[in-house]
Amino acid sequence: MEIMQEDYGEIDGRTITAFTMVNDHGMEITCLDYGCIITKIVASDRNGHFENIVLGFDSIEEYQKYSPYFGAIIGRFAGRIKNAEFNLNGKIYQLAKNNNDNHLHGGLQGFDKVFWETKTALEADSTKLEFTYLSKSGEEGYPGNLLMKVTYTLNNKNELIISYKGESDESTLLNVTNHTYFNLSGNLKRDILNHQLTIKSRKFVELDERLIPTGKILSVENTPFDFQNGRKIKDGMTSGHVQNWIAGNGYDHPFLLTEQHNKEIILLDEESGRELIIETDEPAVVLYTGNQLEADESYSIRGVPSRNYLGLCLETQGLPDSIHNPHFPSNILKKGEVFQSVTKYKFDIKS
Ligand code: G6D
Repeated sequence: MEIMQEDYGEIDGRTITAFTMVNDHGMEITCLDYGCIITKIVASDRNGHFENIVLGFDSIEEYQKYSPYFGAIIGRFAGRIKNAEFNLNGKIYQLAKNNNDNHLHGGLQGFDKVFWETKTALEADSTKLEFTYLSKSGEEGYPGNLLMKVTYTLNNKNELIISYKGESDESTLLNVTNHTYFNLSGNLKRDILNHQLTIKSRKFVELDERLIPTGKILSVENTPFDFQNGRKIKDGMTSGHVQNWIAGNGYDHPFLLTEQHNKEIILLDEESGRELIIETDEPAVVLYTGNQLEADESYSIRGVPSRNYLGLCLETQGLPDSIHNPHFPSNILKKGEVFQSVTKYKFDIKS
């Protein structure tokens, strides 16, 4: 196991540090102390070719100019909050309207756009990066001084384990995730349309045209949202299902998981043999298939022109806009409570 660090760039005069963790099998993960952004994951294919399997940049300027949350930790609240306001214990809180009239991904300067204090640890079979951030009361409109801790662990089983811990001195909202876009083909040589995805989920959340939950939870039965037995992502592009259309000819939907920590999410790229197995104690996963990567102005990602479906996100989390849907699992973090969650990403090879 190794962990290396180097200057990556700077923002507002503060140097950004890039950390690279390497395990004994040659798997590498590079991330920044800015937004805990994962910029690169290098993993082998079935022929021993080590290639990058996530969307990321090599300069902070590109992240600032183009990145739709590539690789970042998202919070205080991942997903949307309708009308960018919520009532908690009788008080109305106003948030940034940074996505139409709604609030998205923690606002204008969410967890993805702040510096995190970092500690490293190196053990025989694992290496850890512990990120800490104190989100002050009123930051982005949220109540409570919230102390967040996020730990990235890479071990010799080719697993990346992300653990989250949050405590607040006032009741607040907390729904955190990691927004890495995966592309298992290697160095973005293909898009993700032929990736096969399996999700242990029988229900998904209906969205309106603004991608806000309507409150209805739909069955996946006989729809392109049924991933229980494995399905190619491309099915969602051409299905004609109104929810695929609403998402911009793809998926942008939360799925309620039927099981935890039992191979509940499996992404496979047959051609390379790369397989990603995700297990979590979160109640849901948002599948976003990069339907909006075709930016107004074109940009390239390490030399590959950005285009829709070049990467997909599997954001383990609570449900968006849960504060306005009491029948959804709650994301209220009460004063003095401790929020904890763990998501494990195992990078495997399908023979
Ligand atoms: C779009 O609706 C999608 C979100 O789910 C995604 O996280 C974001 O782009 C990057 O707003």
